Amino acid sequence: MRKIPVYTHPAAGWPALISSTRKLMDYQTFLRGSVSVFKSNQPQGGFDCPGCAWPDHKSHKMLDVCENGIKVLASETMTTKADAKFFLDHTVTELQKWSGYELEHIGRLSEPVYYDATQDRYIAISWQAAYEHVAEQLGQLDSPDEALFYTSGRVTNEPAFLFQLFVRCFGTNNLPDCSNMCHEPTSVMLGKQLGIGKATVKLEDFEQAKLILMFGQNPATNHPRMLEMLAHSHEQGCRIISINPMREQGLSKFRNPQKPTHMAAGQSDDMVDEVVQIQIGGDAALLTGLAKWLIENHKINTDFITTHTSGFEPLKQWLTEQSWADIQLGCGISQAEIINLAKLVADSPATICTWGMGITQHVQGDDNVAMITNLLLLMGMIGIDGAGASPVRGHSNVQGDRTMGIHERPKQSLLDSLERVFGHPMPQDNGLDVVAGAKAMIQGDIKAFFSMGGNYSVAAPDSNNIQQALTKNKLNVFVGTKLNETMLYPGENNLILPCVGRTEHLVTAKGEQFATIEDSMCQIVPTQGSLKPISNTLKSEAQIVADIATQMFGSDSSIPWQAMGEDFDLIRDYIAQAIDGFENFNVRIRESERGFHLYHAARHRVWNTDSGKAQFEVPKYPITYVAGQMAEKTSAFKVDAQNTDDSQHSSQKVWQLTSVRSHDQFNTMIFGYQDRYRQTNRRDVLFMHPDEMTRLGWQKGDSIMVSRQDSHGEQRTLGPLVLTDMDIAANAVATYYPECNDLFDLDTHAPDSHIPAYKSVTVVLERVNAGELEASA
Ligand SMILES: Nc1nc2c(c(=O)[nH]1)N[C@H]1C(S)=C(S)[C@@H](COP(=O)(O)OP(=O)(O)OC[C@H]3O[C@@H](n4cnc5c(=O)[nH]c(N)nc54)[C@H](O)[C@@H]3O)O[C@H]1N2
Ligand SMILES: Nc1nc2c(c(=O)[nH]1)N[C@H]1C(S)=C(S)[C@@H](COP(=O)(O)OP(=O)(O)OC[C@H]3O[C@@H](n4cnc5c(=O)[nH]c(N)nc54)[C@H](O)[C@@H]3O)O[C@H]1N2
Ligand SMILES: [Mo]
Repeated sequence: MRKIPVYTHPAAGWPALISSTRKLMDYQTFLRGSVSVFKSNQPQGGFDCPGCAWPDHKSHKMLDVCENGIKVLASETMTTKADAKFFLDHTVTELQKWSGYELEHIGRLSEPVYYDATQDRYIAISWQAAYEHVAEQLGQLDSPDEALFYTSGRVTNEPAFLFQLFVRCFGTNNLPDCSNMCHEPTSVMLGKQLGIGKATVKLEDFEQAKLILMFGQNPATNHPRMLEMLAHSHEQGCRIISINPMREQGLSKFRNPQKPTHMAAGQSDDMVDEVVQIQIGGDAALLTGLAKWLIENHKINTDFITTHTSGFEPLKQWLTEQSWADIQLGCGISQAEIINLAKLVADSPATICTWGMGITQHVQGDDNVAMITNLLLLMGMIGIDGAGASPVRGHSNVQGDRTMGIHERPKQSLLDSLERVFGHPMPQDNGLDVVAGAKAMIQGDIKAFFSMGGNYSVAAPDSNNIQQALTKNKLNVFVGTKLNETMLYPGENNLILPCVGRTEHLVTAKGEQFATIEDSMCQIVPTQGSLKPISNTLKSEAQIVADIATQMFGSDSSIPWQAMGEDFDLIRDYIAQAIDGFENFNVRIRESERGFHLYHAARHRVWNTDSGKAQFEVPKYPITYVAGQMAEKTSAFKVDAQNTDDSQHSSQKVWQLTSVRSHDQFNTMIFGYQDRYRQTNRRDVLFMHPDEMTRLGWQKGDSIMVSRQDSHGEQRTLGPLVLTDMDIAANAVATYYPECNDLFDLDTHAPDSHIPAYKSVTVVLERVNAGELEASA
């Protein structure tokens, strides 16, 4: 057994903060940056950190910010600019060759620009001329459904509400958003099973939990502020178990920056008691084993099941039919180990299940969420203190954007209340989500693309084809803070409209404005920036939407677009009338510095589901789905390989691939190439267990090509990637998102939520070059 180097330093804590602070200096924004850091997540005039959606602690510590937050803030507050001069110096063809890292470091978008094909350059344009282009092109479409309006989860509630209103008044529900690629299975399945697609826990519940099952989540990298809460729970005697194909090393030790003695004595908290190193795509199978044992051994909460649920018998029947052999094949965990875990669940009076992308981004993503919910329902773990469902969202306002109506499949009640409040007819047909929208664009059915933040083509599967499709559009509009690849595939008319960031002070004719967000636990929180905007030319997202709406619908429209663009209180007054749970919004948001908690019926055991009860769901896919895919591809590969001298190891060359994030990126924004927890300084790596390398006769540093046959039989390849050690399950390999996104196709997704299978596709590996390439750039 070869040793895997282990990251022994504590996660988070001062070392992380100090190295991040150095990062700020790299960005030459130390002053601007540090001012903003200390105002982050603080009451009274502070802003909500755009780093993630984890809630703020009630005690508002002085430095309630983390490595992740600091980097995201540095990225937004950097003083270098992608201004008209920059675009004059670089053609778009040249910029297409730049890496995500290089684009990120150009700096902030600072003036509106328009693509001029004769020069192959973006050139400055006035706001008014930009609006005229947008209105003219949108107005010329044969149908509003030929336009696609994407939103990324950074956008705060007020502009998000205005944006969906504008899009619906224009006449379409084509409102895909980053949720479609993120926690969509959570929203869909929790919605179906509990009547509300959101976390049932509050932060306080973590103080009382006795068992936390953390499925497919890497908080040291992605939600560092969650570590503090986990360390605290652990200290109170809560057991924490990580279910993950990777032993994520940032989770084993945590040094708490809020504990001076800790820092001085060099102590750290161990957080995770155990890692269940599951096979990629094996969660539904593991949960099946847990549920089966708990039912068969009479460890379930029958009172709760009788009073509050529906669908128990069909689930029980289905569980009886599942064999332990299939369960073990499906998850790669032994029956004995599953039973041990089931006993912990049986003994715990308060269990929280948290989950991230390791659960959702699969063909079986909906099944995975359903099985977690089933487990919580079997044990009666919804609606009591210290227990519940805790999906951990990524983008800081991804949950709020949905609440505000950014949804391609809106509820009838939302459309009805928008019609009632605004006296304007709303489109009734469902719109396109991320994968359906991308496919429509590739087929030529979409002719205009409008992006409120985000980096659609890079975040979505099939990036190349989406980028080519963008070049055929009549109109592409990007409202953003930073230049990214999606902006570099211009269609006939192409505009980049720069907006004010969350750290920046927004003053309109109506005075100082603040916005709001909704965190991962349904808390509505005010956010107000304090820095001077990077350029006088920037406009707020709300103002940009209001201006375009005015241009299109005229200033005598019955909806006061301009007044709303300038006055967020007025937007909030409309939200209060149109969106459930926001009654008296303007008063309540000012009552407490920390905002208010949105009413969550399921927390009170009120079930707004079709049956009026909490609903058990039987999975749609067999629990051996991934094992079946692997076996099928292996036999196909063997036939293929017979004609080559490569057949020797053929059976071992079919793998399940997952894609993950590092602490040196925020989604498609690449801050650097380091991942100290995984001990690499480059991103073009393929992580594999060293024992598996030995089995194949391969070595660390070898160059590997990854290929995959997509759902249409088309071959997709990635690489060469540098083979790198990782404590990861057998049959599993991993690489970094988003560089791998062309491996994924738009048709490999979950059935109801349509989430792309970014976390599990079957691939074939080929060594193209043996060599001791260092895992450093
Ligand atoms: N620094 C940083 N922070 C971020 C982001 C970022 O890019 N960088 N992005 C933000 C966003 S939008 C989001 S959604 C969150 C994402 O936060 P996470 O959900 O933590 O994100 P990932 O790194 O994509 O993957 C999580 C884990 O899933 C595991 N995994 C892979 N396949 C499986 C599987 O089949 N089963 C199980 N149980 N686990 C599996 C991986 O090993 C990995 O540890 O982070 C947010 N915060
Ligand atoms: N293979 C693979 N693919 C994935 C994932 C994965 O795990 N694996 N994860 C998926 C997930 S969870 C997500 S959430 C998506 C992310 O998809 P997106 O949300 O589309 O991507 P981001 O990289 O977060 O978007 C970055 C851009 O947002 C803009 N921006 C930043 N701040 C602001 C702001 O305040 N206002 C405005 N208007 N614009 C702003 C900037 O221009 C920046 O370039 O990717 C998905 N894709
Ligand atoms: Mo996300």
